[in-house]
Amino acid sequence: MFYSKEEALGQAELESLQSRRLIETVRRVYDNAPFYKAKFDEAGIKPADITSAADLNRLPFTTKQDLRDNYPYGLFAAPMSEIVRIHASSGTTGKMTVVGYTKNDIEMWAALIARCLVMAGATKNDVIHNCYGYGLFTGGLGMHYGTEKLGATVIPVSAGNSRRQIKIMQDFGSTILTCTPSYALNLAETMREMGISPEQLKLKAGIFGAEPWSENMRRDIEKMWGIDALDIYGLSEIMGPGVACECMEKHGLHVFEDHFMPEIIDSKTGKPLPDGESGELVFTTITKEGIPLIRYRTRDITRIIPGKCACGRTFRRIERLSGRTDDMLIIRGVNVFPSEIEMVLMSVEGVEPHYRIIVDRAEHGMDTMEVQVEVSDRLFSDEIKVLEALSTRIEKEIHSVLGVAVTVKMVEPRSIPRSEGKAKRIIDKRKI
Ligand code: DLL
Repeated sequence: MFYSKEEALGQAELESLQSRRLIETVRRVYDNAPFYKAKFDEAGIKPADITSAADLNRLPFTTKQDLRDNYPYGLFAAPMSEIVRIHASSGTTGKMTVVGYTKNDIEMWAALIARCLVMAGATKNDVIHNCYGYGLFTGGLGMHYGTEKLGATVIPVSAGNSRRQIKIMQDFGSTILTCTPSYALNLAETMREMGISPEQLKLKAGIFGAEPWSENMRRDIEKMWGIDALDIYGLSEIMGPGVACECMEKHGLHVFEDHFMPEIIDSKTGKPLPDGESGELVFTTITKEGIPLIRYRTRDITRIIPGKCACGRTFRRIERLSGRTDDMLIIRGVNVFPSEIEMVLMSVEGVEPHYRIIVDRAEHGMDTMEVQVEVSDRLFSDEIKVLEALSTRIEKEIHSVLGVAVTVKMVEPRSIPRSEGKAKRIIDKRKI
């Protein structure tokens, strides 16, 4: 069951829809956003030069810096009288990124979230337990309006107070959980502590995103809750959650290509890469009115999975997001993605999915990296020797995968701070 017929469009139909929408979008931004007029003029591009979807890569890129330089509303392509909502992402450095939505944008977003919910098996009869944060963050309100659009029931509980969350799940009969994967783990621990088992709840699926996670983490979450755990991707600049989502095949996230045209580029040269090759994900919005973005560089790294999905949806899939061009750590000259470390950790029996990476610079100028990871109660109560042997094994494994020496420290169960939203896993003391 699909939410909308577009999800099964044939290649030619999709391309003609994209062409029409791209032409309209280019015209809209050129006429209404002075930023784009200047950018296109500088690149020697006129709206009339763009005649089909195939012309996409003739257009210039847009970057996060462009949004910051034109803070807060400089890239809007609709007058404020048409903007009905503002969201913003705080970011760890610099100014907030501010986005605005028209009534049509909100409608479109709600319909895309409804698609995601249906992908997770939801119907009008479901009760969506929405713990994404409500506020300027797009997670809370994004999922909220999509649930109402589908006609399911939304519990707008937001994050925090984990014991109360579990009680509400139990009493209100929540069937689908929506939150970050790290909060899903955090809540599962609370459920255990309260002596409640998944069978006492009605939960059957979860839609988790807003931060990177791994296949092993999916397995843990599915086991702890007894549910299907699906990955949802999005970013506020492009819309919020629901730019791409997994179906029950759990093999890549379908990009909603009737609204967002994806490209994978080589982040150094800016050249588009063919399907299958890994690089930086770039999006062009083709239906948005408030703040349409042309070839926006997400800094997220993934690849397009070639071939068809068994679910019957024809939208291409991106692979689980493996990291960002900007959270790559450079340790003694070696490029390290935290997701690679997570992959090693999660493949070890007895290691819990709670970890953090502490990077520092020693007095003699060498970078050091310590990985702190929690182990199960059983392992922690074992002899020191057992723990030491395990640390050494993981250190070796990380060294062989990444080519960089790290120190692994096994820490007590529940000693690493838990998150309610996006987990903060990297502490880079070198910048301080
Ligand atoms: O995180 C939107 C969202 C809310 C997505 C709820 C999914 C669920 P921002 O705060 O603007 O928006 O952060 C966007 O988060 O560029 C990625 O680096 C990261 N991200 C989002 N989803 C995933 C995911 C929301 N499924 C940034 N896997 C993006 C890995 C993700 N990273």
